[in-house]
Amino acid sequence: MLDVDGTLVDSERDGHRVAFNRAFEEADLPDRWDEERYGELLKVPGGKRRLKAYFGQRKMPEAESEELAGRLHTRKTDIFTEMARRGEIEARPGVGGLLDELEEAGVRLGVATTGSRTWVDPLLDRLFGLERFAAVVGGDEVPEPKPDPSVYRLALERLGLDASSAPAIEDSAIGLQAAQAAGLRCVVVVNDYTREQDFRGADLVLDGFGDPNTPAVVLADPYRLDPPRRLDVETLRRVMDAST
Ligand code: XBP
Ligand code: MG
Repeated sequence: MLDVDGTLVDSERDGHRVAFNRAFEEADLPDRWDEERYGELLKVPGGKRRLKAYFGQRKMPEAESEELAGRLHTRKTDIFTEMARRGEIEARPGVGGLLDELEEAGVRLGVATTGSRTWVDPLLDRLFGLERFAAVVGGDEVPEPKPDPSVYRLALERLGLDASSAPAIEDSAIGLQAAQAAGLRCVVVVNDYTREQDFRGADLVLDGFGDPNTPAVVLADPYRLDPPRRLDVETLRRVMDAST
């Protein structure tokens, strides 16, 4: 079971952040989110909620921030969808190889993301081929975003799987909490925005998926699996075995 933002793709700093800023600009608003500020704002899951939280910090009345956040988020979604279609959002190094290996091993792939299907589907299609995923669940299909487990529960339901039979791969503490609350084992592959977060309870923490040019560094390995310098199918199997 796979997360999208920050996990399959490094989409936040040079993707969503850029799209939010373009939406501000087009709306003639002076607001711009720099890389550091966006890192802080990522504590709020979901694009529209993130906008609302930001306007809330600036004491904007609720009705006004609801309307403005809704309008900006719709435009940001269109901008980001175009970026995804044009191939401006790339897969994280090593992800393609892992998906190929999982497919060869006959493992069905599920996606559970806070992002909306409007851009998630074209992005997955452009990078990997949408038909490779047996189930895709977006944040627009569940009442609460991660860390609430709904998105994982719905993805399991669509796959017809029990939580004990699938590991999640996540990049953030919010994602880890959601996966664990749904009863899933969870491997975390950090990125620059999430590296310092609290990953206690994760079944394995790596600094990347690992490929021949950039081997993964193991940041936490509670079961002493001593994995190779990449996340592979065998390591995911061993995570499931070790944690049952
Ligand atoms: C990712 C998110 C998403 C994106 C933006 O969380 O919080 O909201 O930032 O997508 P996760 P939307 O990786 O934990 O699923 O604007 O479509 O919400
Ligand atoms: Mg994520």
